Amino acid sequence: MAATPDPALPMPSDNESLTQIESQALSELDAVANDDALERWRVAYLGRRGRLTLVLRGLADLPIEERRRVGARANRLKQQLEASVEEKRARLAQSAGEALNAERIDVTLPGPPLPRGRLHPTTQTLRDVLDCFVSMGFQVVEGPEIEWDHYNFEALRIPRDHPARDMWDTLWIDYEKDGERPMLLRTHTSPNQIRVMEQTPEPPVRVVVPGKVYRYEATDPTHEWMHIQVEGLAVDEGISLADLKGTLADFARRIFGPDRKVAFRCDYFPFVEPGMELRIDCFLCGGEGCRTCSHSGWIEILGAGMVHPEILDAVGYDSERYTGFAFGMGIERIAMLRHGIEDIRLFYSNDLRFLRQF
Ligand code: FA5
Repeated sequence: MAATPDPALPMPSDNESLTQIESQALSELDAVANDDALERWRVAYLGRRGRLTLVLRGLADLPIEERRRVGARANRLKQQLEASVEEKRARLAQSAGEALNAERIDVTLPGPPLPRGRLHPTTQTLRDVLDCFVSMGFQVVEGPEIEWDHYNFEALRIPRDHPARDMWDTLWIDYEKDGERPMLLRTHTSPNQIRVMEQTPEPPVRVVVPGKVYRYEATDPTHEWMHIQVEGLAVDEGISLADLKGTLADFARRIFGPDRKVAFRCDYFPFVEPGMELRIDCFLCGGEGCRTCSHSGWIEILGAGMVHPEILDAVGYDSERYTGFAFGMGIERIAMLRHGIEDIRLFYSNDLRFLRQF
């Protein structure tokens, strides 16, 4: 006797319900994206209580004719769904493999090269110059780039109406006090002579002071509106012009080598007496005269002299007892001479093709 059909089961005799199961199963399978979802799908249709399994189980309750017809169709659908699961499983495995392959990192490949920085050529020369003076017993100190008129000019015996102020055309700070502009971008490192002596109650003094200086002037192959100077100052008992010349000649030999020609020539600076400049023969023309040396055959690298006694007295030193020398050099010019650079403006044009050579 045939059992009563379970009302929870789909009507196996209903072709519609098999068609529905087939179309739902296939469209859901299409959306399956991973192994877990595939397993859930398999259980839902082909598992022990899956939708198709229940149809197959219900076949026994059907009349023989119906059972044959529906059974044949349901079994075909079962085979079809089982084949689809396998196919889907294979496709998922394949795409997982491809994703893994795409992500694989070859740890044996060399990394991309890291760009390596280096010191600017003027910094390299500055450090060599400072090392040279440190080895002679000088101390390195620094001072402000924004300076008072007092230190930059007045205290160095360059009063307001003094023609020497023309030598240092000045960039003034936009700040007024008592109708005057007392601050400026320092035009040289010499104000630090005063600052250091004021802070050192009694000699000996032996310092070098590096730093940027600014001038309001047109540029040419040896002039920039900003350049780096190193100031030197030595004050003690018994210091003479011979000490100044000996120190600078030794410096020039160490920085330029023994073959460079060095010449001292008289020059005027209000804060030294006597004053002089140090020149090196032009690397480019060998002294013949060219554009870089302004056709003189020489390139001036520093001004120097014996500290004026009035300056020693003004900072409270006894000028009868103490004497001193001072110098101020341009670092770019020294770097030009060392490396054979024809135009100072190359240093600050930010052209990496130029800078990478050093
Ligand atoms: C001075 O600046 C004095 N303070 C030097 C000094 C110090 C004299 C102590 C006596 C005692 P001068 O203006 O000549 O002097 O500059 C000194 C050096 O800086 C020059 O020899 C030159 O090498 C460099 N220099 C001067 N002007 C420029 C410029 N516009 N561009 C690049 N370098 C410069």
